[in-house]
Formats: sequence, C-alpha cells, structure tokens
Amino acid sequence: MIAKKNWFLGWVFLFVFFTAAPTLAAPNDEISTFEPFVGQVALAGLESPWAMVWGPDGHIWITEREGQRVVDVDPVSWRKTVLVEIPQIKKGPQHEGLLGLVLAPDFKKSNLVYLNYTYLDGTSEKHKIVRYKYDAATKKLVNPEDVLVGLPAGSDHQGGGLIFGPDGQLYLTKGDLGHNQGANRCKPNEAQRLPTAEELAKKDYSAYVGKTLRVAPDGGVPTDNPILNGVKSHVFTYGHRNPQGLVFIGQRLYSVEHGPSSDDELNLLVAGGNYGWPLIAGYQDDQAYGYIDWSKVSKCEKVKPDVYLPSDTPVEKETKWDRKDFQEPVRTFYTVANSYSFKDPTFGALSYLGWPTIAPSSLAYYPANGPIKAWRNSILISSLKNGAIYRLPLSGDAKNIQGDVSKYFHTANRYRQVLISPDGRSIYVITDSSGNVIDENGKPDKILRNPGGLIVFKFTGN
Ligand SMILES: [Ca+2]
Ligand SMILES: [Ca+2]
Repeated sequence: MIAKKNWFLGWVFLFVFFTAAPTLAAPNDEISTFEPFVGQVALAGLESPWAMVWGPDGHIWITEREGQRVVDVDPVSWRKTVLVEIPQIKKGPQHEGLLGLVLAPDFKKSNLVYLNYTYLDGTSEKHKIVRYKYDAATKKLVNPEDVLVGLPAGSDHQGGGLIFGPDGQLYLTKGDLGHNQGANRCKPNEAQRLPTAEELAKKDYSAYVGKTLRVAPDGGVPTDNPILNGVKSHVFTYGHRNPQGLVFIGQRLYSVEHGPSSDDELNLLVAGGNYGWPLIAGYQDDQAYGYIDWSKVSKCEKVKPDVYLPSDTPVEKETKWDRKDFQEPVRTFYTVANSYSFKDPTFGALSYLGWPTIAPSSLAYYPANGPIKAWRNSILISSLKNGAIYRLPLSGDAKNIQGDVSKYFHTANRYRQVLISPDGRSIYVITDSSGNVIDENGKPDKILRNPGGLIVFKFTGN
C-alpha cells in the first residue's frame, strides 16, 4: 500500500523555496517570491483563458474559451487588445468554447492562424478547426476559412490541444466526451472505436472521440497517416481519455491526458498507437482501475454507482485485454495500489481533489540551451488541481524521464497553460476563471486567487 503521506513526501522540491503565498487578485501585484523566480500577476479577468502562443509581434496571443475571442497582450506594458471575436462559438461552463490556437509554420508568408472551437450545426453540437489571416495593418484576425468541420463535441472532455509538427501537419487532441462517466455515464465510450470507410465517405467523424488527429493544413487526410483496421483517416493515435497538452521535442510528440481517479498520463505518441483507454488506465497492472461498460448495464440511468454496483456490472480487469498495439505511458501521476483509499477526510465533499492525480492541462519544452541551467532539456506540465508547474528532466535522446520531478509556483489557481519566453527567462501561466483547487497548505479551496489571470514568473538567477 502506498500511504498518502509518503506519496506526497516522495516529491523533491529542488530550487523552489516557498514563502507564504499571499492571496492577491489585483493585476501588477507581486504574488510571491519563488526564489530564484519572482511571480507577478500581469492580468486578471480573462474569460476562461485556454491557450497561449507567441504572436508575430513578440506579444502573447491568448484564446478565451468562454470569452469567444483571441486577445493580444504586450508582455511589457500588459496592454490587451482584441484580435478577433467569434460569437458563433458554442461555449459552456467547463469544456466547450474556443480552445487551442497555433500559427502556421509558414506564418511569415501566409499570415495564417489555426483555431479550434465548439459550435452548433443546427441543433447539434460539433467541433471544428478554422483558420484566420492576420492583418498586420489593423492587428486583427480576418477572413475565417473552415479547415475541418463536423468533429464530435459534447459537454465534457473535448480535448482541444492544437499544434503543428515539424512535418508540417496539424495535430489536434480529441477527448472521449466524458462518455461512460458522470452525466454521460450511460453513453458508450468510443475511444477504442476506429472509423470505417463508410463513415468517412459520409464525413461522419463520430469515431474521432478519444483520439489524436493528424490533419493536413487544408483539412485533408495526410497520405502517410496510419492505416487502422484497414482504414486511413485523420486518426493518428487512439484510446485516449481527455488529452489536452501536446508538444514536439525534435521529432518526438508528447501528450498529457487526464486520468480517471488516478493515472494521469504523459505519453510519447507513435503513429497508430493504442493508448488503452477506457480498457486500461496508466499501466496494464490491474491496480486501482477496472473498466465498467455502463452502457451495458440494465436501467443504467437509475443506478447510482457511488452507492452500489449492480450484479450485472462486470468490472473488467486490465490484463484481460490483449492489445498488441498498446502503448504504456512514459510516466503517470500517479499509479496507486488497489488498497489505496480514495476517500481522504481532509477533502470532504471535494473528495476528488484528494485523488492521486494532478489534472495535467498543457505541456512545454525547456530547451537544452536555455539560460536556467537546472531546467535544461525538461518537460514542463501545468496542473489544474494543484496550481503548479511540474518539471520532468528528459534523457539526452528525449525518449524518457531521467531524474526527479520538481514542483514550482504553487498557488491556489488552476494553471491552464504554460508558455516559455523566447529568451528562456520567463515562465507564463494562464489560469481558469472558476473551479476548485488544492491551496498552498494542501487544503481543498473553492476560491481561486487569480481567476482568469495571466501570471509571469521571472528567473532572477544567473
Ligand atoms: Ca493510456
Ligand atoms: Ca492500470
């Protein structure tokens, strides 16, 4: 049994010296000194900021999921201007709205910016990739063009991470829409289902849930996409729950995804790989997880899973599945034994905050030649649950994690995305506008300190 206390004490907090973190919400107030970094709240009141990239003018471009807009923020004056407002975006309190954005690799020539968001097609909710042209004269995003439309969408687990690869193709994460859990418990989870040729002929992309998509810049299927179950589609990898962060390190594509009540995952994505969900969470080890297909339970709507499991509900062991293409994670946050207690009284009604997860929301790569020597060749992961950045040192070939995980900048905020400045000396985070967190004292907290914020942590060392 992995005792809870030992599990926390096992973390090594290198280079981070916590001072009492004050509860500041006003822009330009100093958050705290996380020596050798100084934290500062640059902006507050963004409407669910979701993704950030460096714009062409050295400014930070931020999508606001519920704000239905992209804004431009000057990282010196913190002046904010609106690049585009998109009122037709379908927004929701948690997962729907404007998600990731990325500049085209040939942006200098094409001025193209790719976005993804949920929308209504008649009465049916869908998800799409759209591209805009940046007009440098007016500093606006104009001339929207649909790239890939009619992707599945819903009230939960949308994915939405969007990047370009060194191969010139677009990569988009698609979540499982939260099927087989919560309010969507009786809908079958389709993360293992692969698209058929008949569906693709009709542009029926319903099987694209729980996948990573690889999309040509014009929305087509790249000719070298993997053939899965005899069919070539936009699907690059499958068997995902809710992957959000993506980053390329050289030719290697890493992804983070939210696990169920344990086993958040860092994955190295390979073409055609099956990442296990919902049959397997984390490693194929039969520990603290087994698949229950609620859609097969009679009178599913009436069953309260917290109270009892009906006798016709088989819990299927992970080792039951023989999947030759299964890819285990590079690492998990965290894998625990069957004997682990998921009900820590510290967390009361917010018991999920006490689960062995971090809720990883984004990824960034700290380069091997960056000025922060101790950080060189590391992966950074932002955490929604702890309001912290986790740093994972990589092996020289970037194939593995090598060394201890460090945790930085913990405040009572949900860190939605992390972005590194071009000079490698500033680390930016955007924060959710609402939600619950674990605060600086390890206690559950319903009050976010800097909702809808942009925070910068500046390196003060040599
Ligand atoms: Ca997995
Ligand atoms: Ca497992």
